[in-house]
Amino acid sequence: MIWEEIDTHAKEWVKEAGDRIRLSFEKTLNIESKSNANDLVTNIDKEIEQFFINKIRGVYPEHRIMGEEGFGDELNSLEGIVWLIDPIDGTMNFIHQQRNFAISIGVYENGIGQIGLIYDVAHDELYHAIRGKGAFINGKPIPLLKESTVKESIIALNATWVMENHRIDHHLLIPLVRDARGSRSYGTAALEMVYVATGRVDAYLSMRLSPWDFGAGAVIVEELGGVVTNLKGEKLNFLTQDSLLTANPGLHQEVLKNYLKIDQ
Ligand code: 2AM
Ligand code: CA
Ligand code: CA
Ligand code: CA
Repeated sequence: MIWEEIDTHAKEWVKEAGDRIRLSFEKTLNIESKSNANDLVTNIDKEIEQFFINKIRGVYPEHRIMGEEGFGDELNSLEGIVWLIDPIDGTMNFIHQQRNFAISIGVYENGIGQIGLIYDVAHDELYHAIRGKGAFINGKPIPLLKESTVKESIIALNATWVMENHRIDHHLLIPLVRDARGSRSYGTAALEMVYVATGRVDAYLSMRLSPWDFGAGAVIVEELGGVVTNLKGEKLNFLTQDSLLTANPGLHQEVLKNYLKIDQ
């Protein structure tokens, strides 16, 4: 009951936020960089996060909020109901392409994902799942994931992780990219998770993401029988940054064991 009510509010807010983002295409963006010159944020990222926080606080003052742009609460536990909000996932795409970005909202209770909403604004496609009630695209049920092997899979990952980098031994990823049927880089973790959920790609991996990047996607992928862990095969905790590997169960196991050399 409570989840249906929260879901109804969240969907309405996400659509309104999408309208605001579409209107912003006509205006000049104010763009700043964060941790490095290519880590970008705009006035719209900040405005949309504040929009959600005002809406949530208005209806659910007891809920806590973790948002990428820092307007939410400082959290050091996931007790109670916590909203994980990424107002624009794929900001670089938003700025350069006005597509390939999404709003991502996960609602967790005591660390367990209950609701995941990912809104592909440019396509007006809302992906959503309520734990135990299925996952949907614009209200239409999404079928369960099919199994696949590396040889017949498309794997989503950023090319930077296959170059020498300080987060992973790239020699592990070169054979994976070579053996896979294809590789893709979309630059938006939320949509890449949705693509796993809908079978458009078979796996997605990243070295460095935050709870607002994967909070909503985890609910949607798991609802369809997919597996979501870090690259060591461990559960995510949704309070801290982590790496990510998400895929159908057979492929997830094959990538962990045969490529990342993790024995479980
Ligand atoms: P963002 O657009 O919300 O920042 C890009 O490959 C994906 O990784 C996006 O989902 C992006 O989310 C995320 N990401 C996480 N940390 C990042 C960082 N420090 N710089 C750029 N993208 C980051
Ligand atoms: Ca960002
Ligand atoms: Ca993000
Ligand atoms: Ca973001």
